[in-house]
Amino acid sequence: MMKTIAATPFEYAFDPAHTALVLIDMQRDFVAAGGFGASLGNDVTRLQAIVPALQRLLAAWRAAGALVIHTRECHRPDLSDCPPAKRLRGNPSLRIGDPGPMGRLLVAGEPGCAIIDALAPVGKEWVIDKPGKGAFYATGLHEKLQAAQITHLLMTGVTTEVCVQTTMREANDRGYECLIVEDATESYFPEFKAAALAMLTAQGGIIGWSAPSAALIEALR
Ligand code: TIU
Repeated sequence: MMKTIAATPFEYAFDPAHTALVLIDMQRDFVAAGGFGASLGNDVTRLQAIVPALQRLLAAWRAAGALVIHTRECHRPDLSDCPPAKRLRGNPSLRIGDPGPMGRLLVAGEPGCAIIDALAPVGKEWVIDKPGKGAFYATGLHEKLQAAQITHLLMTGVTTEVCVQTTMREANDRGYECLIVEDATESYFPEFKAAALAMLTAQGGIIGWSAPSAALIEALR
C-alpha cells in the first residue's frame, strides 16, 4: 500500500512492499574506539548518537515486514579486493588489514567488521559486504534488488558524505527513488552532514529526498 510523507524538497511516496531500509556500515570499525574510523583520526563517539533513532526505525520497518539491508565495508583477508590506492592513502595510525584492538582493520570476519549489537541483522535480512564506499560497486546489489522488485531505498548509516552519499548517488543513477533519513545518518564532521543533505535534495531532489525518521515511523503506524 502506498504511503506518503512530508519530506524535503517535497512529498515522498513509497510502498513498503517495494522499498528497502538500507543501513550503511553500522560496524564497530566506524563507531568504536580502535577501529578504522579512529585510525583516520576521527572522533568516533559522535556517530553513536544515531543508534536510538535507527533502532526505532528498524523496529517499525521490521514490524511492517519490509526488506532490511545491512552493508559492511570490508575486504577479503588476502586484501585482493583492496586497491593499493585505498590501503596506502594518507598517513593513518593503522592501515586496512593491520591488526588493531578489534582485529584486522576492515577485514571480513574480524570483530571490528561486525555490525554493532544494537543493530545486528536478524532472520532473512540481507548483509552486503562491499569493498568500496558505494554499495553497488562489485556487490551484485542492483541485480538482487531488481529480482526482489525493490524500487525505493531509505538510506541510513555512516558516514553521511562518504558511504551513504556515494551509495545514494549510485542508486539514483540506477533508477531508484531514494530518501535519506536525516536523524539516522551521521558524519565525523557535522558541517559535511548538513552539506550532504542539502546537496542531495537541492535542485528539485536532484539525487533524492530527505525526511526525519519520525515521519516514516508515523506512516507505518
Ligand atoms: N571515513 C569515512 O568517513 N567513511 C568511510 O571510510 N566509510 C564509510 O563511510 N562507511
